[in-house]
Amino acid sequence: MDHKSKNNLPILYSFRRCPYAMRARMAIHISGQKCELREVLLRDKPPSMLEYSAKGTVPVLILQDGKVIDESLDVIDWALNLNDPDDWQRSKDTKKTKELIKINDGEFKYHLDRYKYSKRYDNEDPEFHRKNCLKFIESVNNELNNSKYIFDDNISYADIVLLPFIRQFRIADIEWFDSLPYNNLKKWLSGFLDSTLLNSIMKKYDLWKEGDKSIVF
Ligand SMILES: N[C@@H](CCC(=O)N[C@@H](CS)C(=O)NCC(=O)O)C(=O)O
Repeated sequence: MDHKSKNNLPILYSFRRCPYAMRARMAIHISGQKCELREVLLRDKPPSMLEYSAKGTVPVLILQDGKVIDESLDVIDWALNLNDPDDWQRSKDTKKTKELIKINDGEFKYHLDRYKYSKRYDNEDPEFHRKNCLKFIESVNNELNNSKYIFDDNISYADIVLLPFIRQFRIADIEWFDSLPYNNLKKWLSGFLDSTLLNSIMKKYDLWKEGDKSIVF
């Protein structure tokens, strides 16, 4: 398949609200690397995306040499290795970050899906899954006892990897979330929700269809 975008930029298949795609877009954004953005619908994925990556998850990044990167953490590495102006990678290789990501992408995401989308799962009790999510929420809140962000007082890799998922957890029931006693975490999240970083990667784009003209992100 032809892997060149018309403007010779990497191609990014993405879905605006997907937390994995969001963290990938944040890293691409901070790196300053431009991409051709292809906004997709998860229930109607473009055939070309599935040809590049049969597992059918976003984000999928196609480099100019045809290399396909279809895991969000790998997209982040690619972008930050190109350019990491605020040294986000300083928190990447710590034991704490690795542990947090493992729980976030594993157990927390598992319960988050069953809390937020309980109707999609048979016989799942959203309350049960919400309770399980809270264990992680509480541990992230504790990580924020001595610094504004997870690693230090500025945003870095550890934060951008987790924040889109915590945002999603809040959205499931905003009033309830905002009544929780986890003040460090709520402050950390609300700073992110108000940030130019989040705003820059949450612009709305028309859905992409094969043959459409390109949108540069
Ligand atoms: N491990 C993958 C997970 C990506 C993922 O699961 N993305 C979701 C959207 S948030 C997806 O594309 N799901 C496929 C579907 O819903 O059909 C990554 O980190 O990139």
